Amino acid sequence: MKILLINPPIILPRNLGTPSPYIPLGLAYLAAELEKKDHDVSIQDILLKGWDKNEYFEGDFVYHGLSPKEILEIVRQEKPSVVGITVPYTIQEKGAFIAASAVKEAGQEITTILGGSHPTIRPEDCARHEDVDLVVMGEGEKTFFEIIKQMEIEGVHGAQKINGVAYEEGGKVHINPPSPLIENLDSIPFPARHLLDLEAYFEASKASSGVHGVQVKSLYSPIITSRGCPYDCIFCSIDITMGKKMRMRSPNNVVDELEEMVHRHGIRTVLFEDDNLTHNKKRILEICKQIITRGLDIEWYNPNGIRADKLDKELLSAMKRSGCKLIWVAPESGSQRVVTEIIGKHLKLESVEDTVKTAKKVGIKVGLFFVVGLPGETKAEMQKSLVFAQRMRQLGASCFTFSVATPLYGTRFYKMAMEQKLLDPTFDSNCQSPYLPSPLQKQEWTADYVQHIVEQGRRLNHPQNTKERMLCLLRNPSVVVPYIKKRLGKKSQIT
Ligand code: B12
Ligand code: SF4
Repeated sequence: MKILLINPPIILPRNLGTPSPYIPLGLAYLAAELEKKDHDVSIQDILLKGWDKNEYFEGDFVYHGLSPKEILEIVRQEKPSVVGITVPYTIQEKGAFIAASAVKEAGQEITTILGGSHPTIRPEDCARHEDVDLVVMGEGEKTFFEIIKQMEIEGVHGAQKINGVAYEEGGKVHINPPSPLIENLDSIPFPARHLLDLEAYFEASKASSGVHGVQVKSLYSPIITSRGCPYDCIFCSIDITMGKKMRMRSPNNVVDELEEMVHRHGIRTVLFEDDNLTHNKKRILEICKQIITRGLDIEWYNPNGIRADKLDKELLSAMKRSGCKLIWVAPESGSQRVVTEIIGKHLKLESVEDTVKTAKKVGIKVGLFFVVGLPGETKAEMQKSLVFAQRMRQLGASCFTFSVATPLYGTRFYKMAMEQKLLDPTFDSNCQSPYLPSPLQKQEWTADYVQHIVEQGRRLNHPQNTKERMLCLLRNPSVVVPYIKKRLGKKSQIT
């Protein structure tokens, strides 16, 4: 059976700018499992192929990716029986529906299946769309393969019986019991990277603002070494897709994949995108050791953040020796009360300070994530985040991401906001982005105030623009003139 997997377009509010294309690792995992069972499978990244196209407008929204007509053409050429569409982000839902409709236009008989974090959290919303036949909830490797197997026997009706599937029939959405999580992650094949155009991702990263804040200098790819997270932060929903128990791949299995990435695909930059990469110190130490002993010449980053209390000098040194260039750490706030009582993250801010100092000594750069505009957070606490970030910069932190707290579907934050009627009535799937104004009401602050803090925070990425730097320059007239000349010669940067 011919199966086509699609990363759909994304439709973003005009003021969000052009998105950085990302490598859809989830699809590569599905493809690998299907190939193992001898299915004919391909991946089409509609977002990547038209990532810089933004001429197709819809009201205040901009469409990024190939147009519906181009999707239709691709489907006609590929002639699949089944099309699987990934929806990792709620904000990509609309794009996924457009892709599903284009598929159906190419052939009503083609089965369309949606999967990923968003369909897992909102199966009903996805199953109700007229051009979506099935929705897969949770991990897809086993469920998708079961679907294909059943379809070969009984068609779509057979597939409707499988656990982890949702579908609409006669106006009613049926949500089957969840399928069990994959216990042994070493048992699944490595993602089918040979089906991805790695050169094209690299080219797009050079032309855009990099990949997840990293300006990569060589072919790159993400890797995931574990799934699941035992914590319960107010703004996170990952437990619904990947579970609360951490399932970890063995160091051998991880470094075998890294070896394949380097030797087979020529990848030199690796993005570890785990939720909790360093949760088990012994495991990550062993991974670092094997990267070194197997002579893998890579540089690596963790754009998704690691916990500061899971890092120490021994580990950071090993990470550095194995090629780690920059770590992202997530204090989330400069107020311990916000971190502990509002976010529910059991993290001491002192551990962030220790990490910044130790990483500097060891020679790894540090980026910090902050979230502003949580329910019950005060203006003074937001200011504390700025002060804390400023202090971390003085200690050596070099990049800062300030996001607007957003009640994503499936999170405790969303539940609370709904129960307490805190949300702006216009808040919907199109608003599920931390780069949009805060949708929260009944707070001691306004959305504009949050935006102001976020902008101040983002300015820390450009220390040359800060008041402190300007005062320093004015106190040293001998450097002012060359400085101004240099600035005038430089193109302005977008934060
Ligand atoms: C890595 C990552 C990133 C990376 C890169 C993104 C990428 N996709 O490569 C970076 C750092 C850039 C990033 C950014 C953001 N992220 Co992010 N990210 C992740 C993370 C940690 C891993 C994604 C991943 O590769 N997983 C591994 C693969 C194997 O899993 P998977 O993609 O889910 O696929 C499996 C199943 O879902 C399923 N499946 C997937 N697709 C399909 C399709 C079919 C047909 C089928 C059958 C099954 C299926 O099968 C796959 C294999 O088991 C997830 C959390 C997580 N642990 O999954 C959050 C997550 C996807 N991110 C999230 C968010 C919110 C963001 C940001 C908005 C956050 C921010 N503050 O900036 C940004 C926005 C980015 C954007 N495009 O606009 C949310 C999305 C929630 C939502 N409802 O929208 C998640 C779920 C985390 C959370 N907070 O709950 N992210
Ligand atoms: S934000 Fe990170 S630490 Fe918190 S629950 Fe989600 S994945 Fe776990």
